[in-house]
Amino acid sequence: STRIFSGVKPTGHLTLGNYLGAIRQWVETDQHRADALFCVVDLHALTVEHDPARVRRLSRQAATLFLAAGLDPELCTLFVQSHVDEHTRLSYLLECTATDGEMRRMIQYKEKSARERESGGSVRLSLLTYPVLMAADILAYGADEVPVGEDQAQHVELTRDLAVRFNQRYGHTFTVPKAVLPTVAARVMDLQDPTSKMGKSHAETAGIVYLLDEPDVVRKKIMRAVTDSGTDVAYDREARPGVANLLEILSACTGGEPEHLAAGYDSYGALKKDTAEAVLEVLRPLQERHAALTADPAYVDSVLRQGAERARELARPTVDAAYRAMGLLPSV
Ligand code: AQP
Repeated sequence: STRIFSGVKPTGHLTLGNYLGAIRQWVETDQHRADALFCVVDLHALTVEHDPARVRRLSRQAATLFLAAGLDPELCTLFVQSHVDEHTRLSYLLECTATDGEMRRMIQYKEKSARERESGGSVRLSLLTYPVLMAADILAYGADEVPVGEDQAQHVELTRDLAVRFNQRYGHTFTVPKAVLPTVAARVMDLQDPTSKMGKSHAETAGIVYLLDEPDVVRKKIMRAVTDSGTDVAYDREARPGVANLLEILSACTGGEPEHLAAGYDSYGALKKDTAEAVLEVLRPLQERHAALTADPAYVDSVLRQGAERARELARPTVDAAYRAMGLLPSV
């Protein structure tokens, strides 16, 4: 059957973007149609300045939200990346497959390293090699499909290149995966800055709806969303990014097409109000289940323990085969 791998970095509280752009599709479609693995990719959170206690807390919260959102451990495998050593074992082999130039061309690296330098910080080497570890995450499991938001498409493209190159040089070892982008709300934008994505690690939080935000906070953030000059409601991503973002969020929550939804509004206020209520409808059951699961940490632990066991069993043969293919002497 089709094998799917996807993950979330515990670099901040999960956002509406993570849910509409990724997790919802995992829940509604992916876990039913394929052998799916969903991972809290905690090693990736160490590529930038971080507080250890916060990463630990956010990792558990992300796993709990996976369950709260409806991922079912009977249907899919839920685990934490650092619990499975195969990721870092394979990452090194892929560092020996990728080139320095290839890494430096990654858009996300260029943006993030520039930001670090501007703020006077230094760039961790792992930020440069991050896409290689991501490739290892995917290739270790022989994943065919990687559901991601648009922002990760370039990294999946690199993963394909590395898989093809490795297979050509060392013999067929890896399945060549493809990215699968969600059809609605592929990219939820920041409510205060609708030309940049709603990212959970961003410092300015006024434009970010977190999955665990209180209802009043959600309403306030959406009512204060930046719109555009002009007063009529029209769907135009280029010229009217703020309104388009609201329409896409509303569309993702209620199912209508953004163009059609636009026709039903003659004021920004009404659009915002309906968008806020539609978002709250989506968040309510998720928040209720999150509260119940938080009261049962032993259950969450057992899900993650079993998930890591299964993940290890799946990854080990592929990673061992890659070791041998590259010329490493098997230990006896
Ligand atoms: N705004 C978004 N719209 C649609 N999809 C999104 N995703 C993230 N943001 C949006 C998708 O969610 C999955 C996990 O994302 P992630 O943990 O890799 O990235 P993030 O939430 O954007 O976290 P950061 O730390 O804020 O990221 P960056 O690295 O951009 O600084 C992915 O499938 C992602 O596409």
